[in-house]
Amino acid sequence: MTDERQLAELTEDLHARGVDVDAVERSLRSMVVELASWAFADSGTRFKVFAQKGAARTVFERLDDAACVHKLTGITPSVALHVLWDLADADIDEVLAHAEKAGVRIGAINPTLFERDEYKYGSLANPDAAVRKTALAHVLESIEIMRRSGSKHLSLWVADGTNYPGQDDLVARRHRLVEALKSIHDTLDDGMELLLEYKFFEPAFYSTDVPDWGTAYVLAKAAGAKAKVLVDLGHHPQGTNVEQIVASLIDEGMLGGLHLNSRKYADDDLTTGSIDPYELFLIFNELVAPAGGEALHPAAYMIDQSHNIKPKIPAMIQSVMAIQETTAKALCVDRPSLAEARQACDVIAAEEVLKQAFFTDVRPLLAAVRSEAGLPANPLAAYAESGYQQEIERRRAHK
Ligand code: RM4
Ligand code: MN
Ligand code: MN
Repeated sequence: MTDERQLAELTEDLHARGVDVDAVERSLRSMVVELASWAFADSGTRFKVFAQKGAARTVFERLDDAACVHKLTGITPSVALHVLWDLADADIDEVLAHAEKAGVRIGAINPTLFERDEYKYGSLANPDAAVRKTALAHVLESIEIMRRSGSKHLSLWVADGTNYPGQDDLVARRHRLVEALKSIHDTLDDGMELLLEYKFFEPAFYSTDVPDWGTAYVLAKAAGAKAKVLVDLGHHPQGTNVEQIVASLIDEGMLGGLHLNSRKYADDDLTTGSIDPYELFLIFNELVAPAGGEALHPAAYMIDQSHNIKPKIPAMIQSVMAIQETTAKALCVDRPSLAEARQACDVIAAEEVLKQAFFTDVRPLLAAVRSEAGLPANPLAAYAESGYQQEIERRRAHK
C-alpha cells in the first residue's frame, strides 16, 4: 500500500471514531521534548563504563549530537545540562554560543549534588552544616547559570538518604532539606520553576530523603509556589501505577515535569517505550485527558535515558519517535465512547476504547506531519543515511 493510501485509510478510520484529526495534527506539530546532554556521553553500569565509537566527549559534542536529533525530528529544541558533568571545565558563554550555532538552546539546569567526597552522608540534608552550605552554594550557582542561559527549570534530584537503620534522624534530615529548598525557591526569579524529582532508592539503600511523589509534593509545597513535582518514569517500585500518580499531580496543579525513559527492574534508564509501551500509552492518556484528549498537559518533558548497548544518537531518535507515536495514540482515544462506557460501568467497553487507540498504527499520520514541516518522514532512516555516525566515529577517534 502506498503512503498516501495508508494515510487516507487511517484518517477515514479516525473520523469514523469521531477523532478530530486536525486537532491531533495541531498537537503533534506543537509538541516539544527536551534532551538530556548525558544521554549522548559514554555510560555504563556500576561495573563498567563502555566506550562507544563516536560518543560525545565534551559538552560541545553533546550539543552537536542533540542538534542532530533536533534537525531530524524537529521537536527537540533544548538540551538539559548537568552542571558538573557539562560545565566543570567549559565556559558557560562558550557553551551558550556553541548551542546557538548548533541550533539548540539550553533547557533545564540540573545541579550535580552527588559528585563530591563530602556528599557521602548527603548534600542538602547532610548532618554537617558546612557540607549543606557547599551543596546550597552549588545550587545557587546553578540558578546563576539559569539566568545566563535563559533557562526556566531548575531540575533538582537529591541523591541524599541513609544506608543503615539508625544512621541519622529521619525527621532532622527532612527539616534540613526543607530549609534548603526554601532558600533555593526564594532565589529563583519570576518565571523560573523548581522541579523536585523523587526516587525511591539508590544511591541510598535504607532511607531516601525524597523517595516518592507524596514526599516530593509535600516538600515542594513547603518550598513555595514556584516548586512542582518531577516524575521520572523509572523511579518507582515495581508495579506502581505511574499513570495514577501523573493524573493526581495534574489534578493538584503540581505536575512540573516528566523524565521519559523505560525500565524493567529499577532506574534502568532504557530508551522510552522499549519495555512496556502500553504503560507509556496509559501515562500519555492521562497527560492528554485534562485537555479533553486534544493536547498534552503543559509540563517540562525530557528524555532522561542513559543506556549502554544502543548507539546514542539513533537510540535518542527512537525514543523521540516512540514518544510521538504514543502521544498520537493517546490523542486518538475516542473520548465520548470512553466517557459513556465509564458512566455505564461497562468495563470491557472502556478498556476496548483504550486498546483501539493503542493498537492504531499512527505512523502514517506522523510521517505526514513531519513531511509537511519539511522533516524526514522517518527520522531513524534519515539518520542512518545521513553519514553523521561515520563522521563522528572518524572525528572522535580519541577518547
Ligand atoms: C537520577 C535522576 C536525575 C538525573 C540523574 C543523573 O537518577 O534521574 O534526573 O539527573 O540520575
Ligand atoms: Mn531523572
Ligand atoms: Mn533516574
